[in-house]
Amino acid sequence: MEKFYITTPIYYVNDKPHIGTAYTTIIADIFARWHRLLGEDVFFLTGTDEHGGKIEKSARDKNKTPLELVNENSQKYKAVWEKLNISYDKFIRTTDPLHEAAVQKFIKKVWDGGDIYKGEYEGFYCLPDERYVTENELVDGKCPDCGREVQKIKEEAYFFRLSRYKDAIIKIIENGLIIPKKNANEILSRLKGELKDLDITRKSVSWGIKFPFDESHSVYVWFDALLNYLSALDWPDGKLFNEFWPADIHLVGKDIAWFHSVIWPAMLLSAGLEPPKRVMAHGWWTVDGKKMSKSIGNVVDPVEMAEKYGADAFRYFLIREKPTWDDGDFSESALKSRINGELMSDLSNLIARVLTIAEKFSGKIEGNKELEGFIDKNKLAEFFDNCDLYSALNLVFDGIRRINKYVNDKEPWKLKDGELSNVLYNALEAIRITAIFLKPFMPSTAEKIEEKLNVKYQTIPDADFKEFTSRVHRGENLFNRLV
Ligand code: ME8
Repeated sequence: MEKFYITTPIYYVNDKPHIGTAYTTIIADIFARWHRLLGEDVFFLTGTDEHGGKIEKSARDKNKTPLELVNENSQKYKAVWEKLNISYDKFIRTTDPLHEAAVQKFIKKVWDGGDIYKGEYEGFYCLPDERYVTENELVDGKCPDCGREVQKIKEEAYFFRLSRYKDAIIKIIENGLIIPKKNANEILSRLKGELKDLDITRKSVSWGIKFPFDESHSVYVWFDALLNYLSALDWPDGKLFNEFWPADIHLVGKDIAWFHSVIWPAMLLSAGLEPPKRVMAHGWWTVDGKKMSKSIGNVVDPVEMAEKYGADAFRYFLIREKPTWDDGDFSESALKSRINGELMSDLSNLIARVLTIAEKFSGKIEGNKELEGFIDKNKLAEFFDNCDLYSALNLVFDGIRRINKYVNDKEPWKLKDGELSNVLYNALEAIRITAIFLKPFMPSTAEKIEEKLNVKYQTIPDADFKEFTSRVHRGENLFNRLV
């Protein structure tokens, strides 16, 4: 059976989930569900990143121990993923002893390969981003990524020979590691400059995994975090590791593409392991035209959105509103108009109209398959293969609009007997197939459509025009107009 391993970043637990983290996780869920529908054996991993100076500081500020903070906050992530219908197979926490042991084993391997040495780090550090910043990179003395204050650091540290892997990494990226191309090009042009070795331990941070060769140091939080993708598979000896490595897709926001496509493959090569097949970097959400921030008070709470509008409508909006790679703006009014315009008018009304007539029709439902190919299955698969969920979802909704047009043109309310049977057959089969293609994006809506059609759980091989023999039940509207 074909295997498919997809991961989200593991999120920092100093904060609760917001639309950005929800977006990444929803995209990963859509891929996982699509590959399950194809009959593949899927392993979908998410989790929380629980070590490092940022968590340590956040716990101190809240008068908690780091462990109290991470225990509380990782639960919040799990609760939100449940609300958003996220079908992960494993939730990893970096404070899990099995993960900590895997990190130490990995470091020993890299050490034995001669890729770790002791030196002194002198430079700057951005605590919110947990990343090192060189003097050249500073913009007005601040972090080039987030514009926040950096700390000056001078301390003894152990280094990973990242520079040794530069040529190999360039080759891997040129061979298509990163999707989309624009992010690959950005990273390749950064790699034209000097690639410095990476500081992988901190003496001044105590909330971290102990560095096995010198316990006065803790492991740099990114070196620790990236290894979750292996430890979750019980590396080195686990069955899951043998089955699922290398990962098919590491899904990330573009902010952390560098860590996943440069540092991570270098770490893997150093340990004699295969790099991931693909790193997909998606674009950024702003809210009402501004960067989300607690001080502006515009952080969108995904739970609030799911409770107010339903998880499926929220999922739909995030995928529909902007191309996956681009940046886009979130606003509740845009969400409402998509619900009224597309989910209500195009989808919900269509189903209500067709099922009202079909419920009353007592004859045999059969016809000529004239709507066959209303959604091009191969094209849809191609969009998924290219990680273009935006186009995939649009293709499905173009299909829904085709069914609407068909019904409007045929005017089944004026038809009888054979002619009516034919139109109902085509519309019902097309709706049944639509439900299959909606499953990755809007799982509960798809399930409701199947219930209305009275068909059993369906997968991709069912997405062809067949016989339609079941008795349908119109029931309640899928979506109602919002004011
Ligand atoms: O970086 N728009 O965790 P993190 C879209 N622990 N996506 C956004 C977003 C926005 N405005 N804001 C955040 C970390 N994201 C590390 C990862 S992995 C080994 C370690 C999403 O909690 C996006 O996917 O800061 C980004 O990459 C991720 O949240 C960062 O989450």
